[in-house]
Amino acid sequence: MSARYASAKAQYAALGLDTEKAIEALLALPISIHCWQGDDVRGFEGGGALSGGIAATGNYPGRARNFTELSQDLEQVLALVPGRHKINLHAIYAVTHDAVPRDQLQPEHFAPWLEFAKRRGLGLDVNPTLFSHPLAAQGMTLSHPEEGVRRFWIGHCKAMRRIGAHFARELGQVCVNNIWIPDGLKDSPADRLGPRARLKASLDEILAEQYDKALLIDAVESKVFGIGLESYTVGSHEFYLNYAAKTGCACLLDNGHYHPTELVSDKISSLLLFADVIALHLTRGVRWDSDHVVTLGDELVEIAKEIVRCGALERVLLALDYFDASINRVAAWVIGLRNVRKALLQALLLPHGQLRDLQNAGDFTRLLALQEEYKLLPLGDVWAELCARAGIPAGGEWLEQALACERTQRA
Ligand code: RNT
Ligand code: ZN
Repeated sequence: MSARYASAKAQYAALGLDTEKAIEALLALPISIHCWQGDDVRGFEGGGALSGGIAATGNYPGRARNFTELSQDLEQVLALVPGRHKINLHAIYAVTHDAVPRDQLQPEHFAPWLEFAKRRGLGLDVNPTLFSHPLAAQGMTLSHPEEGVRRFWIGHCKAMRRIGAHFARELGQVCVNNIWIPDGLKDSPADRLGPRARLKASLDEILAEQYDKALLIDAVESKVFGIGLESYTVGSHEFYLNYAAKTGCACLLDNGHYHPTELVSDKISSLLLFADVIALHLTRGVRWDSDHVVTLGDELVEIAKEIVRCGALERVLLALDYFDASINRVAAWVIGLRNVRKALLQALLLPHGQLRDLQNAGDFTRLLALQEEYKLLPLGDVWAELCARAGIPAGGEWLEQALACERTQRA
C-alpha cells in the first residue's frame, strides 16, 4: 500500500467511507466496450458508407479492417483499463467468408468473438444493425411503409436475439440486445402516427419469443434526431418510454440523444422507480449528438452519482457509445473507459447519507459548500492504488503504451 493511498484511505474513513469496499464494488461492475470505436462503425460486410443519421469524422490512420485487427486492438485496450468488461457487438461485425444476409445470421457467424470472450473472461452484448444497408437507405426500417422491408428487419432483429441468448448461455452471463433504428424524416411529416404504429407492431413481433431475462435483456434506444433526419424521429423518447413500460423491455438512454440542456442524470431515478433495469449509452455530445470521446465532466459524474445514490449499480447496464476517427482509436477507447470508471469511483467515495440529510434538513448552505469541498478529496490516490493492484498503468504511462504501436501499416 502506497503512503499516498494510506493517507487517502484515512481521509475517506474520517467521512465514514471505506475505500477498499469502493474499489471492490467498482471493479465488479461490468462496462460494455463498444467494438465500433475501432473501425469508425464500418463493420466487416465490406459494403457502403456509414448511414442512418450518424457519422464518424476524422481520418486518423489505423482503423481496424477485420476481426484479427479489431480483436488485437481490443486486447491492447483491455491491458490499460481496470475492472470487468463486456464487448458490445453490432451485427455487422459477424465474421463470415461470404456475405450472409443480416436476417440469416447465426451464432456460428460470431464464433471468433465468442472464443475471444471466453478466453478473456468477457461478457458479450449484441445490437441488430438497422443502418448502412440498401434496405435502410430511405431512412426507414422497422417502420417502413412496405411490408417486405419490415419483414427483413424483423427477421434480422429476431436473429440477433437468438445469437445474444446463445452468447449468454455459453458465457454464463446476461446479454443485452439493444435495438436502435435510424427511422425518421428530413422534412415535415404528413403522418407521424403511421410509422410509429408500424414500429410498435414490428417490435411486438420481434419480442414475441420469450427468453429468460437472466439470459437476454432487450433494450430500446430513443433519440431526438439524426443527420438528414432532422424533422421527425419515429423512435422518440416518449415512444420507447411507454413501449418499455407496457412490455417490460428496458429503456436505453444515450446521453447524446436529448436536447442539450436535458440531462440523463435527472432521468435515472424516475425510470428506476418503474423499471427493474435500465441501460445507458455513455457518450459526449458537443453541440449535437456528435459522439465525442467521454471525458470526466460534470454530467458523467452526475450520472455516476445517481447510479450509486439510487443503490442501482446492478440495475443500470453501462455501455459506451462514441466513435472518434480523429485520434488514436485505442487511446479513444481507453480515455472513455477510464473516465467512466473514475466517475464511478468518485461517486462511490462520497458521503451520500450525510448530503441527503442536509437536503432533508433544508440546510442548503452546508449542502452546497460540502458538495464543492468533496470535489477535491484525494480520489487520484485511490485510483492509482487500484490500478497498481490490477497491474494497469495509472497515469500517463498508459498513453505511451497505447501509442507505441500506431497501426500505420493499415490502409
Ligand atoms: C445512434 C445510437 C446507436 C449507435 C450505435 C452504433 O445515434 O446512439 O446506439 O451509436 O448503435
Ligand atoms: Zn447510442
